[in-house]
Amino acid sequence: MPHPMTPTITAFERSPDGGKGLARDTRVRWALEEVGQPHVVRHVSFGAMKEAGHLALHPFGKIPTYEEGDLVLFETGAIVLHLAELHTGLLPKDPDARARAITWMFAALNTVEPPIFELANARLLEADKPWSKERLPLVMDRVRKPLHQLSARLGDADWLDGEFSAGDLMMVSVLLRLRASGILDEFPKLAAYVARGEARPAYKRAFDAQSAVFHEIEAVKETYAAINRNDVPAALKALDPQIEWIEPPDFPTPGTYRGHAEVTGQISKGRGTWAEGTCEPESFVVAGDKIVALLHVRVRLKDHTEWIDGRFADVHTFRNGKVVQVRTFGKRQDALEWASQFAARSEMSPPEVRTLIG
Ligand code: GTB
Repeated sequence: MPHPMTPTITAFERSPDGGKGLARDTRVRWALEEVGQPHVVRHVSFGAMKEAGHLALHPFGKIPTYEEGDLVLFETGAIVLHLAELHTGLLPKDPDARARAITWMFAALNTVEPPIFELANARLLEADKPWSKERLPLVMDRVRKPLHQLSARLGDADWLDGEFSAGDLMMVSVLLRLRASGILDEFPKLAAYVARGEARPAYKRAFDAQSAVFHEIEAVKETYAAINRNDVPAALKALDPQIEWIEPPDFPTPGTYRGHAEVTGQISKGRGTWAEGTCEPESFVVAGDKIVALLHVRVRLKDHTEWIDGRFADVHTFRNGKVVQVRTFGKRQDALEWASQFAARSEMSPPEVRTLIG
């Protein structure tokens, strides 16, 4: 278990935007980064989101969720508000200014976001309908209407009401989804406002973390896929030349293996004992620069008839987009506990975070 007070959020295992930060976990990551709260990210597949385990956290089967000790929250508005109330930095101290900042959060979620969400639906889900082309301009105008009013209210100010607040964080997050449509550029003041939000170091850290993780998870998946098809050179692709792979004593090839040559020997020896089977990552938990792959191995060894069926975990540590260490744990819980000590990717300096995505 991660430290009870290290919050865990959920995000897509494979975001449909390919790591562009458009899914709603980004605004929660951003808030966590603004207040300097280390956190763990559990990545869930579209299937797992609709299963009982996730539905117990999120009744509508969506991401993100937020767990902090016994507290479970869903809805990004509620999560960001909780973080803003728990920490300093996202809400002003003055009660009236605080209430106004919260008002802007609601305005972002209740007034500005619904037509933007509708536009995304019209473009993605209704493009093949015979009436789609005719309806689209109507939907776009519904997006523009509150933007004219928002732009007029913002005027030449940097933020909506004095200092940057959770209200701006939510409004910028909502507006960001418009960029691809070109509509944001019709409102230069709003485009500049969004750019100011994106320029904040906390936003950059949040964006880089989700983007890096998207690519890292794909790399980890490929490592196991390559091992399964017995393609050792492909299994090495994500591994840094200085890789260190640590396997505990009760595993088939125990020891510490350093560099591509030793790891090639270790993987070939272990894989060479299989007659058939697979080692599949079932899910991923991210803590700082570590990706915990929760693995299910189902293998029949050569000269054996019975199958070995077990669950364990590998913790992959990334540096500059490459895996520098793999540490195998017989018990998944031990892997999660070990990795969660490193939850604060945000503790790295921004340049380090940037190089992570290579
Ligand atoms: N009102 C809720 C909140 O604010 O928390 C909405 C949560 C929500 O819609 N979550 C979406 C989800 O889990 C992800 S953000 N969808 C899965 C499902 O319904 O099965 C929506 C989203 C998805 C993908 C992109 N993208 O790829 O660009 C952008 C936004």
